[in-house]
Amino acid sequence: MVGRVAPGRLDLEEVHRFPNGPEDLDGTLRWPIERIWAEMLAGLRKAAAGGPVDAIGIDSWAVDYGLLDSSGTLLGAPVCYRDSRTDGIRERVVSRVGEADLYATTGLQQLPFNTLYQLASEGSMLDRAETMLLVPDLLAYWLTGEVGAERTNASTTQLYDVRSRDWAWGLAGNVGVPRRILPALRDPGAVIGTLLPAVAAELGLTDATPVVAVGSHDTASAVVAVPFTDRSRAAYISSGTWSLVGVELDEPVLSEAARKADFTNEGGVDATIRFLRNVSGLWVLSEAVRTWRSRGASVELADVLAGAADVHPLRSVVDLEAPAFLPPGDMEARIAAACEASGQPVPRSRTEVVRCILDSLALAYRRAVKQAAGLSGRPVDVVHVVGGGSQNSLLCGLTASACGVPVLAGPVEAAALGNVLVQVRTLGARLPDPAAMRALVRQTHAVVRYESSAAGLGTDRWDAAETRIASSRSG
Ligand code: LFR
Repeated sequence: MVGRVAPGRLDLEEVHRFPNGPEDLDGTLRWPIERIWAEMLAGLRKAAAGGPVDAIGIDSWAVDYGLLDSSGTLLGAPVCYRDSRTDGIRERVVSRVGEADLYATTGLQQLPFNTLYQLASEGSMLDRAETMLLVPDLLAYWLTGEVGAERTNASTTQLYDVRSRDWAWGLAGNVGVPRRILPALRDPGAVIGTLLPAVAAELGLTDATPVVAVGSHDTASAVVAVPFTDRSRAAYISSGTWSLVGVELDEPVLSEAARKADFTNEGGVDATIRFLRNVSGLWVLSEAVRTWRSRGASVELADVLAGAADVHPLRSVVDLEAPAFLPPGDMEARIAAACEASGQPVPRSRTEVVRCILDSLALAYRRAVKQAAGLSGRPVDVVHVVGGGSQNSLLCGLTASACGVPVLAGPVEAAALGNVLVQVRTLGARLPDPAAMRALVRQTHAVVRYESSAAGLGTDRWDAAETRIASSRSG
């Protein structure tokens, strides 16, 4: 994405797009990092061909990392967080360090794939590792030769102390993560370095081009671009592969209630706290579509979504946060099993499956928005939906209905906007804080409003649906 920013102007131009997904290599789900790197360079080359490039910023999904040896060589392609290598590891680590202590230090949701648990599954590989770099930091290292750990992404590792804002050294020691592999932390907005001469030459850019640390966790960048008018009365849903549902705060909430509700306190740009719950997202839908296609069906997303709008609402709902929906695979079969187990009708057609996924997502959003409000003591008058899911009008309408407040949908490319906004501030733009950045997003990007009455479903219907899956919830 190329961003162009001036007073009253904030444009994005997509110059290159490529598919990305984990691949089964040697029986392990890994990210094709060499290809991601090559595609990233291809995109930068196109950007360079279109005019001067003042700076570069990288954001990606969280928690995954590459290990470098002492010569700076990558020890294997990064393993995807959906790989089964972490099965059972969380339980082992938690029994050693204690769940309450872990939360008091890191303030993080217990996801089985947090970096902490991935590292704990590495075994002797850690002896060979000199440095751990999260995915955006790894790509920035290849661009600049500089190592470091950008703070918003470091905060998702469950190895980061949310109050001292440093690595949780004691915890790392307890679980056998060597001190040397955790690199120096850097803040969003800092200049990581300039392009290595060879890379600059290959791209057709000057080697004075700075690479800026942005909110390198995609969700942190997306939250920067949520067009809040008053963030103290609003929740956000960053809706893509995952749905990140929460509020922005200045201080973490580390209460026992927050721990029990499994809420996370991730670090945001400008030392804000992203108090949110990581809810399953459109991954379940995209996996369902992928499976149908792999069996020869020609399925268009727009068609199944249009069909789903006509399906009887809330007929069957499932707990999309259940571990069964995490790994790749046949989502239709998993949904059928969950419906049978909870005594609900099994969706019989593709459109019924899609409707079940969207109703279930809206139900999960409702629960997370209510919890975010209750746990933080904040009223929620409006829910902002950003990211790819903001284009899904059926889901946005259901979300407004489920949450009982209006939904403001957009921008779609929130993460790219947040990334660019932090870069241009480093380059000298007068955007002193996220509020100023959001004012520019509001000025330049229209939102679509969905009323809570739009779907024609009353609170009682959502309550009843919640009851149907409550007994199947793990926590
Ligand atoms: C969203 C996201 C989530 C993170 C998940 C895995 O793209 O970054 O915030 O929990 O991916 O890294």
